[in-house]
Amino acid sequence: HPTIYRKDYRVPPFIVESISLIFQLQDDHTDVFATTRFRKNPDAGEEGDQLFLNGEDLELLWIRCNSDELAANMYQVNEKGLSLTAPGDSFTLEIATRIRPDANTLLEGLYRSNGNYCTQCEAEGFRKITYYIDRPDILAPFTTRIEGNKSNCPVMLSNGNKVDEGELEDGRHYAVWHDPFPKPSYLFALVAGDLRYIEDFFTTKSGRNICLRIYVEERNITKCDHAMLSLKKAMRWDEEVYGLEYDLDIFMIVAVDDFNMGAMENKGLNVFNSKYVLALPETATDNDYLGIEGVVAHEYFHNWTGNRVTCRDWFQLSLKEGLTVFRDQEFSADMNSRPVQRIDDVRILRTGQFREDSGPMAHPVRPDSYVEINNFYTSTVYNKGAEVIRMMHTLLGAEGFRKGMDLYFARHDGQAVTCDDFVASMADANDYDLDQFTRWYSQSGTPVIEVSEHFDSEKEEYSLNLKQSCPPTPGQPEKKPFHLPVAIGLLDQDGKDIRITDDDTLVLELKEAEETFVFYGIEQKPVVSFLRNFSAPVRVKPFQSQEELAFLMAHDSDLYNRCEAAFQLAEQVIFAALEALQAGGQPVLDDQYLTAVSANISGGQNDKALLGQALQLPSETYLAGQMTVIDPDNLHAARNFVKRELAGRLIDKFTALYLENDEAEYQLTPEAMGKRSLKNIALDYLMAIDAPPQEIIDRCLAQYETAKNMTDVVSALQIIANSELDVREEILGDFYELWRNDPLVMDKWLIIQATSKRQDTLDEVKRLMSHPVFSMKNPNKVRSLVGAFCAMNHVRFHDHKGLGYAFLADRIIELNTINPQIGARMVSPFTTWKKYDGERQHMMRDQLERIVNTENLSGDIFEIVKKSL
Ligand code: BAL
Ligand code: ZN
Repeated sequence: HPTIYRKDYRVPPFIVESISLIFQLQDDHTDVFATTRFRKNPDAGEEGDQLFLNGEDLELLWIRCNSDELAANMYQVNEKGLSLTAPGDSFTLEIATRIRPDANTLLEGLYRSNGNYCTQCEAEGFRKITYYIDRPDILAPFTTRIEGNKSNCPVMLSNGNKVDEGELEDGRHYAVWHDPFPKPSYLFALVAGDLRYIEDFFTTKSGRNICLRIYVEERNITKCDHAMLSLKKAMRWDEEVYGLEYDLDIFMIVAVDDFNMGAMENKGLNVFNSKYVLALPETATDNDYLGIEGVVAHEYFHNWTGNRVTCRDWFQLSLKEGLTVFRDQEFSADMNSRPVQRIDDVRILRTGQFREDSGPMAHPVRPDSYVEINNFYTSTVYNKGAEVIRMMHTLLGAEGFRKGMDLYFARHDGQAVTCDDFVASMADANDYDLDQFTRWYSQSGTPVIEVSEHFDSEKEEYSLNLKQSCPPTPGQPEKKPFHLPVAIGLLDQDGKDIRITDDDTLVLELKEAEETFVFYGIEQKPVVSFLRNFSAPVRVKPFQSQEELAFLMAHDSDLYNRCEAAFQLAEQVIFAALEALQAGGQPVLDDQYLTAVSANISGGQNDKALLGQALQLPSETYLAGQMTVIDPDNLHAARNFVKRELAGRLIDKFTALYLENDEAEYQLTPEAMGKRSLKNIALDYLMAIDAPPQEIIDRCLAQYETAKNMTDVVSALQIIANSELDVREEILGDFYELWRNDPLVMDKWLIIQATSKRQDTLDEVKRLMSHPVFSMKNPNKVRSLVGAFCAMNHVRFHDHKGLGYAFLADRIIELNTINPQIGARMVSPFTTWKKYDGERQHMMRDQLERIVNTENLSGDIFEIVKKSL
């Protein structure tokens, strides 16, 4: 499994002028005829005349060059591709290959999902369709003709606009699509099958009428309205915020059940995991609705940030992903509650990306090397990449950022470029020095900021001393200082912002390893609201007292930081309980904490979703990431203790919260979603009480039975599944009977059981492996059962007997032959093995070794396991 290095990038020796494809879809195979016009690349210098075309798992039928069939001795084929000597500076190859979509369980290239054909070509799936220069800096216009049976493929789609269609013999027909925008092969898509669509229209700001269609299987046709609405909102938002208009005449989304990723931004023909399209109030939770809105927008936004301007090579993946995640986060913030959106985004970053940064897979936002590019669709590239974009936005301001975006498109529309090109556009448009800032792209690891404060009452001076450092990461023992925007506010004793600038918030630019910032005319010692809105992706060493955190929680004008203070306080309290338990003592709940939480509940917070967030305790997985030696059992007990104590001592408040926020009518507004979330958090606390009063149990059971929306139903079901209630089995069975034909609802059913904290969960998970709704071939099912248990059920996965470890290793080995890309994702819970006690380390290492010694181990799994060992 060779390593590929960024430094080895060379411009391609040949480029493609155009490609024309014919797909003949047959029952048990598909024949692909590709006619490609090649030309020597004038930018490549004297690179020789050898042409290499990527191609994997293909049956080559024949090959012609400038219309003449090539004899077998005129080209070489191996398992990676085909090479030949170019006959001149410009020539045409016609290549016929046979592929077997039915047997394709990798879900890369052309495959079938519930009988329908679909493709996934990013990053390197196109080479599983035909021989081609399968790299993102080869851009070409595509013409695609599809031929199939009218009976099982009434619908046949590809990128661009449909330019022809007609009848063929034997009940077959054809459709021809042409995409005039030159694109890399990873954006190619084909869909064919028995699908229905809903249709709508969008008039762009320049008055063009765009046809919008969402294609689904017939049984799902009533579940597409929210996705369509989200698409129209996203199209309008991109025009308003960035002046970006859609460019083709039609935009299509197709939902499929079997999909490795969330969705894919193929030009004009987005293919989606059905999880991010289908929703009805009775089948989808509020989080599902928000997820659909965000992902539909994300894929749509890629039309400019990714498709019109794409990546030169895969090391630049964050060029399109970091930027597009930032854009979708901002879109969702504008559509919903901005502080809640920020809290969610930061939670994802701190749970997933910080964990990645502290482990063996740590890599820069722009990696320097990889074995398997699929392993680099990571939280670092996506979420930290988005934070890097956000920091530029913070430093340059919204207007300056827009100027940079305009220059980026003016310079690079139609090109394949690098992260440096993006930063250069931002810098040049604003005449702003971002040289040091580019270290965010090259240095891995999470910087740490140490804060010390000094107040001189006589001089009326307040100073903040900031030190930054960054722990070593693989291949990077030493780091240079980052250019860090640190947003702060200073609160006076009444909790009001002291005006330290034109605004209440000031952005300090920390560039050195240590700097002191002094504020004059400060009469009393202020309370600092540090790193407002999480202005940089760093860890801040805790430096504030419980009193100060409680004060910020009650007063901070930065709503993000109010919640942040609540999290920090909760974290301190849980760790105090953990220490007591580890010392063999009885933890006690700090009264000050109780008072702060109680005050928070009664504080008249208008944003219910935000209050809900502030009340949620940090997850065990997140807390584990903060520990030097992780102790799963005591951590679980400590967190439970805090939850149980809070619930027991604030029972009246939680009961009132539940009742106040229990709305009879279902609405899908941000306010209504906020109320539902708060109500369900209150219920979760109430049911955490030791032997909850019957009245509370009855309320929970009644909610399960009578609720008409999935948010309320699964909230109750999750609590029930976690409990020892007699009715548990019956209710889980009832839910199954009701929803057994809805795969997405069955995913929830699996997750709820896999994340139950009951002792017997692993046995239950093993039983569910042979349940008819489960399949190792469906990524959503694997994620819902295996992924949920191993990555989200910290205490049970890390059970001291090590049975969870053996279970996961077995699944990874199984996935190695079915779908290694998903198999590699599953390795994640093992990667932090060095942070556990000796015995657990030993057991996890044994399993990693068992995996690495598996015969024919895929590059995907090999890379992560090898780097972990
Ligand atoms: N490009 C892969 C899926 C996504 O990030 O949109
Ligand atoms: Zn993306």
